[in-house]
Amino acid sequence: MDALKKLIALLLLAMISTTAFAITDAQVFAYAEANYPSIFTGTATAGQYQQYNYRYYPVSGNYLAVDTSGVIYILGPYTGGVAIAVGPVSAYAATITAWEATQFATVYGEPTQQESSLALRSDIVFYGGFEADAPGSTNWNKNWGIAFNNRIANSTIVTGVDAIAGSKAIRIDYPQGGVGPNATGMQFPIDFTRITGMQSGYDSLYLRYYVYFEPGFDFVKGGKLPGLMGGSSSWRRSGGSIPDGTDGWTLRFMWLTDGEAVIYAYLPPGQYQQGVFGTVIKMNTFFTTGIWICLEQFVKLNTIGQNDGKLTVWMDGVQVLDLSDVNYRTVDNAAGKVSGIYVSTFHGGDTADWAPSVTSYARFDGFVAALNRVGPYLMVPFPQP
Ligand SMILES: [Ca+2]
Repeated sequence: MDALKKLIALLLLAMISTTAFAITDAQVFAYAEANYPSIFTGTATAGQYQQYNYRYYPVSGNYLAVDTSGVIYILGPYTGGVAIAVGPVSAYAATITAWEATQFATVYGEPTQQESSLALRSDIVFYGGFEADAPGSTNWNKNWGIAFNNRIANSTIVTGVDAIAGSKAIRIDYPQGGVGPNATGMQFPIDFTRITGMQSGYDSLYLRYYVYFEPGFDFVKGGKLPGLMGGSSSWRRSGGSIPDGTDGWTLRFMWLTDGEAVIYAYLPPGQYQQGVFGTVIKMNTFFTTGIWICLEQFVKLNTIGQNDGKLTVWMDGVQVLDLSDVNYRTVDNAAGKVSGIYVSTFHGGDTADWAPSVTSYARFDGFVAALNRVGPYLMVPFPQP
């Protein structure tokens, strides 16, 4: 039995290590720019050419690319105008990881996040864990870039075993008979463009958070849950305001009847946006009450003019959706970038048949935005490779 347990633990560690330390193209570009600024100078233009995902540095005239097989190439004055393969990404993985460990990014939101497994990582850009304040106060959100809110004042900070990450979480009520964000739940955007010093938009980003539906939570017909959003006040892409490709998007989670878990998308008209309200994207899974549930989203923006954007979703660490044909935008502007988290949760719909029959409660904790996948909350740090 002990041998079996040990084997399972080793397999889990292997899975976690593989997931956490696979090197993305973005990490290759960041490493090269920081360590070889005379070759990869200044601001780059991003693009795709055939099998190459590349950055072009107009100041030095050089290209840096990673092809679909994971090989790094350089082309430009530095190579005498000839494309030269400098080796597979895997050969540089250890070097890049070691460099990253010395380059800790500033974590916005709550500067001191509460998860020891994240403290070793350099790629966390936002953390929100409700730890920064005394119970009963709403001071926790002062550095979260919040443009407006519905019902923050109706929430409470709970402590101890009622939290999952750290020692505090937020508890939200959904009063009996209430419908919509002014009567149930809570709603506010975490808008990166409003957080001083933070990069305002990303071409790709990972979100993770935890939700706990307290026992007795009445799902009724459905309600909203937080998800990633675009820039330029993208939270307005909700409530029947369909994006046009130039003005952002939202990708909230939603629960439906019996707690069915889905994505509720406001995207430009197309495959994943066909009505006058948001579009449900099914995931063939259900929320249950009485347990903390880990939700993760990954968004990678589409190339302009192509439906090749990515949306991947994990629930409790298991992939439940993986799309590679999403259209987030038709132009390259600030509205299209991944620029925040729309913390939006309420019963509705907007008619009385969406209202909970009993006052219901949910808790949230551990909001993380990161350049790489975050994964479920771990009580102990990752082993370092
Ligand atoms: Ca917390």
